[in-house]
Amino acid sequence: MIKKEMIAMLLAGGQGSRLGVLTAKVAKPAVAFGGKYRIIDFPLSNCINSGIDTVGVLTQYQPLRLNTHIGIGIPWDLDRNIGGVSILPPYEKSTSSEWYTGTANAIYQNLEYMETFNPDYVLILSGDHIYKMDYEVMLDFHKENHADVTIAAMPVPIEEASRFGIVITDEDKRITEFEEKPANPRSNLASMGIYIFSWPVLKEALIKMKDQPGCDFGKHIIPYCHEKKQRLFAYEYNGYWKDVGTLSSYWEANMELIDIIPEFNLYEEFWKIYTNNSIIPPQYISKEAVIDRSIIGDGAEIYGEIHNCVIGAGVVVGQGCVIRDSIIMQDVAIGNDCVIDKAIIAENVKVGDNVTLGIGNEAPNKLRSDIYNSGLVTIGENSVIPAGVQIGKNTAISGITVKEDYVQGALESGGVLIKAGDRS
Ligand code: ADQ
Ligand code: ADP
Repeated sequence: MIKKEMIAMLLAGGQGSRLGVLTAKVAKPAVAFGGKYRIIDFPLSNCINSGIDTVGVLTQYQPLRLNTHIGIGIPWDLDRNIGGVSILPPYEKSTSSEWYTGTANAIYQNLEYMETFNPDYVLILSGDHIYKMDYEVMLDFHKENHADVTIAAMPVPIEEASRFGIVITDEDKRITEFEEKPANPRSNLASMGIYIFSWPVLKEALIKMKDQPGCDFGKHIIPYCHEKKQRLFAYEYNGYWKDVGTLSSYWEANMELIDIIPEFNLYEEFWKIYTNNSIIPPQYISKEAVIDRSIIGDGAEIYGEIHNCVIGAGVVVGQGCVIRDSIIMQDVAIGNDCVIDKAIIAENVKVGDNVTLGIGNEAPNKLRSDIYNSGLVTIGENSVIPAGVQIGKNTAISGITVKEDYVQGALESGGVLIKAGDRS
C-alpha cells in the first residue's frame, strides 16, 4: 500500500438505542437524514472535502444497510486502488467471533489495517454527527502545536455538559484537564469525539490499554495519554455540530435544514455532501398539492398538503392529506385524507386512508419514557398502519402491522410503545 500522511477511522458500530424504533433494525449511522442522505454521509463527505482518501469504517451493530450504502465507496470518490473506504467488521480478523467491546477496542482490533498505510496521523471519527469540518485545518493545528493528541471541542450549554467529555485548557489551548462525562462539569468545553493522534502515540496507548474492559477513547485512552503528560490540545470548533442521538435532536436537525436561513446548508458548492443514490424518477407534484418550506426527495409523488417537512425519495402522499413538521423517510406510501403532525416515519411504511398520527393523545409513554416523551410519534420501518387508525403523540410503532382495536384500547391507557411481536 501507498504511505498515507493521515487516514481516518470512522466508528459506526454503536447501537443508537436512544433513537428507539428507528434503530431497531439499522445502525444509527445508516439512518436516513435530510430526504436524501444517511447520517454517515456527513463524516464521509467531510473526509473527501478535507482531502482524506483512506477511511476505515468500523461496523458492528446491524451493519447490513450500512454495508449496502457504502458499497465500494464510489459515490464519495473513495477509490480502493489508492486506499479508499474499507468496511471493518469485528469478526473478520478474530478467531472466535470477538465483538468490539468499546470504541478503542474496535480501533485496536484494526491495528494491522492502519499499519498497512504507515500513517503519520490517524483521525478518529464518529459516524453519527451532522457537521462540516475541514480535518486538514485541524491537522495543521495539530502539527503547529507539536501535539500528540488533538481533540476537537466546542462549547455546549453547561446543563448538557455532563453528557460529554469535558476539557479545560490553558491559554495555548493545551488541555490541562479531561473528564469523561463528569457529574459536575467544571467547564462547558465539550469533546466532540473527534481526535487526531500521532500514530506512534495512538499505537502505544492502544496496546497499553488493550486489556481494559470495554476499552474506550473517552474513558481510557485520553485519560492514559493525559496521565503520561503527553501533549493534548483542544481544537476549538464553532460551527454547526449536532449529535443526532435522540429522537428530538434527530427531528430538530432535520427541521433546521428547512429553516429560512439554515445554519447547516446542504446547498454549498464548495462543501458538497455526497451520498449513494439509486437512480429513481423525478418528483411529481399534482395540481392539488400544496407544499411550503419542505425538502422533497427524488421520485416522490405529492397529491396532498405538506408544511415544514422533510420528505424522502419515493414517498407518495395521497389526496386530502395534511402533513406538518414531520420527517418521512424513503419509500413510504401514505393514503388519502391523513392528518400527520410531528411524526417521524421510517422507511417502507404503509399508511392507509384517514389515518391520524400525532394528533389528540398527549399522554406520556409509560413503557419507555426516556426515549419517546418528546411529543413526537415515531413509526419504525416496515410498519403498516391500516385505514382509520389514530395514533397519538409519544407513541412508537415498531415494524408491525397495527391492529386497530389494539391501538384504540392502548391509547385509552396512555401513550404506548408497540413492539414487534406484541401483536401483529
Ligand atoms: P459517546 O457519545 O458516549 O462519547 P460513544 O459511545 O463512545 O459516544 O460512541 C462514539 C462513536 O463510536 C459512535 O459513532 C458509535 O456509533 C461508535 N461506536 C460505539 N461503540 C462502538 C463499537 N464497539 N464499535 C464500533 N463503533 C462503536 C464520545 C466521547 C465523549 C464525547 C462524545 C461526543 O467519549 O468524550 O464528548 O463522544 O459525542
Ligand atoms: P445510544 O446511547 O443511543 O445507544 P450509541 O450506541 O452511539 O448511542 O452510544 C452512546 C453511548 O453513550 C452509550 O453507551 C450510552 O450509554 C452513552 N450515553 C448516551 N446518552 C448519554 C447521556 N445523556 N449521558 C451519558 N451517557 C450517555
